[in-house]
Amino acid sequence: MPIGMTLMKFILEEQRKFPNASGNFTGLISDLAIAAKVISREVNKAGLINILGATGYSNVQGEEVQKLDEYANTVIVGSMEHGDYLSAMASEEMEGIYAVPERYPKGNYLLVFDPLDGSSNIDVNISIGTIFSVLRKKERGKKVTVEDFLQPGTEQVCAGYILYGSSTILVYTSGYGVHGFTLDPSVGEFILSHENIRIPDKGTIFSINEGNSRYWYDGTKNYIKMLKSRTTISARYVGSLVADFHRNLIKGGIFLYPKDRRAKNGKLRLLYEANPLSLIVEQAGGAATTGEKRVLKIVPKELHQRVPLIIGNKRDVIEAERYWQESLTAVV
Ligand code: AHM
Ligand code: MG
Repeated sequence: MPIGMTLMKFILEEQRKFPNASGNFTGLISDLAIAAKVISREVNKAGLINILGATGYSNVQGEEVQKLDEYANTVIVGSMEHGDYLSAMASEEMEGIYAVPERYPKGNYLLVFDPLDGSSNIDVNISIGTIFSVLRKKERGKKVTVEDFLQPGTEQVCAGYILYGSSTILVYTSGYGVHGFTLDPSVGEFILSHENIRIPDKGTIFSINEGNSRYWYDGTKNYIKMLKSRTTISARYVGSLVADFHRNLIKGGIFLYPKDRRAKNGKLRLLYEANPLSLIVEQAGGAATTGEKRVLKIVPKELHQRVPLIIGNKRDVIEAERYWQESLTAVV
């Protein structure tokens, strides 16, 4: 039986359309896909090898780090530092940037990632994911610094995620549509399963943590109240951003983690979570906003910056933004 279009064949074919391409990008995605397979394997057997459970100390966000997060971080750094495509990496699990060590060849790309998003779901067998984004270092030759990473999301060369769910799927865009590849564990390859994903125009799903409703500003309150008056609406909230996002991308829907009276800047991180998913959703015909501005337009001030996120099919996101703006005068 033919194996189908593998991720690497697909990327090589894409690359052929650009005769001047260096091939570095192909190497980057290839090594990332290997890291994803290793993480997928460990996620699947997590309960068996006693890798579950908290380490007992906190990451830079002040949240408890679980062993599998650290493991995923180590796997990605270890898989990517040898190549000749990166200058440095930044991860949700590392306080500062990680410059590629002197002993390895360097390239001009920067990798930004959340190694294992939705980590509160690890020990209860619920889907989790890896999110990544690739930037280009603007000034060649100069020593890499944090400032190199502080680029608006519109500058991303590529963005994607790997969802470790009932199957493992890698979804990515490099600015020419959004494509999904499902891992066939029998041959160990990601196979093209979702070519040119388009988010449905109309969504029937909303995803928000209603436990925070007592902190919501009026924009969120009024919008959710209006949504609930619709006869066709369903609430779905996994609490793993990648899983919630992927479902809404395929089925049509809106995910909200707005700012509220407690989380003044929302909860999610601009570089590791909001920017990559915003590029993907826009490439699939959807939209992403903070409520006040397009996410991809924000110029980051720091690596671990948080941002309110309203993301999904365009019609619903525009409507949510309108509700938010109408109430803006009440928001301080
Ligand atoms: P994490 O990166 O520490 O896993 O946190 C991010 C996660 C997202 O996956 C998810 O959308 C959100 O936190 C859920 O937060 P809450 O539990 O506050 O609803
Ligand atoms: Mg995360």
